[in-house]
This record gives sequence, C-alpha cells and structure tokens, in this order.
Amino acid sequence: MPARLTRTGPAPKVGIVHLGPGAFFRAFGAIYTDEAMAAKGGDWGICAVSLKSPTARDQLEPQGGAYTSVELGPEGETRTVIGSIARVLVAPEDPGAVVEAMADPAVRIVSLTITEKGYCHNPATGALDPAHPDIAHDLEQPGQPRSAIGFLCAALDRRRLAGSAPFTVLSCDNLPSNGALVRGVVLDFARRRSPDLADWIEAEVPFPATMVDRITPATTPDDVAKLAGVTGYEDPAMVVHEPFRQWVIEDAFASGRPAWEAAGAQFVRSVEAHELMKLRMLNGTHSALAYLGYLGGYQTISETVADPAYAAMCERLWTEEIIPTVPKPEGEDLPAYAAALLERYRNPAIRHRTWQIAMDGSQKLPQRLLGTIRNRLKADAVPEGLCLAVAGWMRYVGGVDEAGEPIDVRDPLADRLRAASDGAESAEDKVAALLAIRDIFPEDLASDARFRDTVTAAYKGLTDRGARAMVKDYTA
Ligand code: CS2
Repeated sequence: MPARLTRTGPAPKVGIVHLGPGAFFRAFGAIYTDEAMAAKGGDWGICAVSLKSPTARDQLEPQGGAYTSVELGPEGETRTVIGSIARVLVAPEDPGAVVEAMADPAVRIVSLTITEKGYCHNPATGALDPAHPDIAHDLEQPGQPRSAIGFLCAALDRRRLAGSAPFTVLSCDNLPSNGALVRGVVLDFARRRSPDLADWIEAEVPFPATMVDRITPATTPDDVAKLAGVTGYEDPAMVVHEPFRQWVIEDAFASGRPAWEAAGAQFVRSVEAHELMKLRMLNGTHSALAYLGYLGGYQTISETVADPAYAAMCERLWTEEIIPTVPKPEGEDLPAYAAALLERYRNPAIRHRTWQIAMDGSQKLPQRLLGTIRNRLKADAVPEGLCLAVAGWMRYVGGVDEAGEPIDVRDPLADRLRAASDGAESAEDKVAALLAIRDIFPEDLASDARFRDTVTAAYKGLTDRGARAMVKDYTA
C-alpha cells in the first residue's frame, strides 16, 4: 500500500471559509490562493466546509489539507502539491462549528462553489425558493443551518450582534451576476428572519461577482492509482484539470483579499461582459455537446468533438447564434476565444464526461442556452442549433437513450421532468409539458411559437433519426 501524501510545513492561518470543496474548487480557487500566499504572503488559509458529505474531509484531513493538482495538457502533465486548505469541516456533523468558523473575525472572505442548485433559487428568475426543503428547515431552525444561504445568514448575524466587521461573500459558481444573485437570496432569507439583520447585510456586506473558468473532470479511481504509480504516494484528494484557467473578479472586498492577481486573476469594475462570454460561449456549447453527444453515443467531450459534425456544430453555434448576443469584453477577441475553446475541448488528456456536464440541466439551461435564444428571437432570428440543444436536453431527461437503455438523469427536478415527459405521447405534447415548467422556461419564451415549433421539430428529428443525423443536418 503506497504511503499517504502528507503536508510539509505548518498549515496557513485561516482567513477564508470556503463552502463546497469539490474538485473544481481544488483545481481553481485553492490553487490561486496557494500561489497568492506564496507570492505575497497573508493569512489566507482556507477552512473548507462540506455541506453534505464527509468525502472531502476524509480525503483531505489525513493529509493535513494538502493534495495534488495534476495539470493535463496535450504535451504532458504537471504535478503540484497544494497547501492552502488548512482544515475541513462537515456541516451536517456539527453545523455550530461551521457558524463558529465563519463568525471568527480572522475570517474575511466566505467563498462558494456549491453548484447552481446550491443557491436554492428559481433558475428562471433568480429569486429564493422559500419552499426549498433546506430553506424551510433553516428558517425554522436558523441556528442549525443546512443550506449555504442559512449558514451565511447565521454567521453574519453572529458578527452583527458581536459588533464584528462583515466578511465578503464571493460566489464562484457559473451563474449570471453571481454576486447579485447570492446577495438577493441572502437578503430575502434574512428579511424573513430579522429585518434588522437584512438591513445590516444590505448596508455592510460586499457580494462581488466573479467569472470562473477551468475545465475540471471528476477525479476517478484510475487518476488516483496513476498518481500513486508515478509518485509512490496515495492521494485520494487529487484533482486533474486542463492547463487553462481564467478568474475575473470585481474588486469589492470588506477587509482585504489574497493577492490573487499575482496568480493571474483579473480585477475589473464589472464582470458582466466576461460572464456572458463564458456562460454562453463555453457553458452553452458544453451543454449542447453534453446532451447531443451523450445521445449520439459519445462518452466524453473530446470524443464528441472528434466527430467533425459536432465540431462544426460548435463553430456554427458560436458564429451564427451566440457571438451575435455577446458584447465583446475588454481585451477579448471572441472568434479567437471560440477557436481556443474548441482546442480546449479537443484535449485528449481530459476525460470530461458528457454525463457529468449533463447533470442539473434545469439549473443550467436558463443562463447557458435560454438567454441566448431569447436574444436571437428578439432580433427576429430563430437559433436552430440552440433549439436543437434544448430538444436534446428534453430527449435526455426523458430518461431513455437511443439504444433504449435507461439514462441516469441527475437533476433536482428529475422526477418532475420525467413525469412531464412520460405523461405525454406525442413530441408536441412532450415539448409543451416541459415548456410549461416555469422554474425553467419563462412564459414569454414558452409561448413563442417560433421557439416551440423549432424545438418540437428538433425533438421529432432526434426521436426519428437520432442525434448524430440531426447534428450533421445542422452543419450541412
Ligand atoms: C461544465 C462546467 O459541468 C459543467 O456544467 O460545463 O463545469 C465547465 O467545465 C466549467 O464551467 C469550465 O470552466
């Protein structure tokens, strides 16, 4: 049995609490912070908090929080041991300890990578869903939170009552205006608990927006075994990721921040243009490839774009349907950004599963596909490729693939989606039933005949002829 990776040197003093220490955070924010401390110092050690499972804690604690980042480029790999995580808490085991950690005045930033569904919001409107089971629980028992929103409010209230300065709340999730979104759901929750708390948060707490980007597939047992074979040590907390990374951040912090610019982060007045570019050009085509690639029998993104028709689909989507809706961010060249995306997707070393990206589509479609579609319709253009991607999602959530095999659909609304699809016979009725879900499709879009008819025709094509044929037609 190979020895376990161990931390060399003392853990850094905690200055950040991070909610959601999954693979993306370990491949992204924790690395930027590690590099920032190496370059410019500062007590920015991370107390990572798992809101659901003990897995990350069980992987990291025996290693003193240290783990290996494995950067996989087409030319080879680069391994680095990351030491910015000082401790890991598991919220369900001791919620009070998490509130305690967040209320510590030494903690000046609480950051989040909790995925879209972690915000307990309505994906179509961004508003808090007070009926969400975790939100309902946390409003009943504010001292024993389950949700990220509940923890943020409990800790901010502790600081308010103690006369401590607030921390900065930094969302690092793929959501449009993620700073404003998390501020909105936190204020809504706080106001339901205590108007004084809500007023204080509104006046004192910064919620800067960020755009985050690094392709990071889930770590597999093979990855861990390969690393052990090369290094001689066991590191179940390791992560594999692409070389590319980009972090664009609004520079609005209550009590300082790590020197992330020393690690290449960009600080801007507004992140909006970068967010739109990334969410629509990267995440939008990622979701199109995930559903249409999975249905076409492709396991990973690199396998999917190795099919020339799928690569051509991405190029046509960018050129004709997405870039026309994206204002050019300062310093960016959108056609060049698109070409670079395709090369990133082609990286054969990154086995990013279509099934993984297909997860939680109900929480992803609005900002990745539907916003773009609405813009194109408003410009009197019908985006056939994006409508094909939406039809691909509809076919996928039906839960049966083109070979008649079951699809393991992971989505907070999975049961509702399956019921909507199963409850209807014809393509028209299945599409109408899914378009009727207001948590995803706003009324004005669902009732637009151009959108509905184009999605319905695409859905019929997918069921009658299959995804590969439909993608080929789109690029012919
Ligand atoms: C992916 C993203 O899983 C997904 O939904 O589209 O995680 C994507 O890999 C990242 O946003 C890339 O920065």
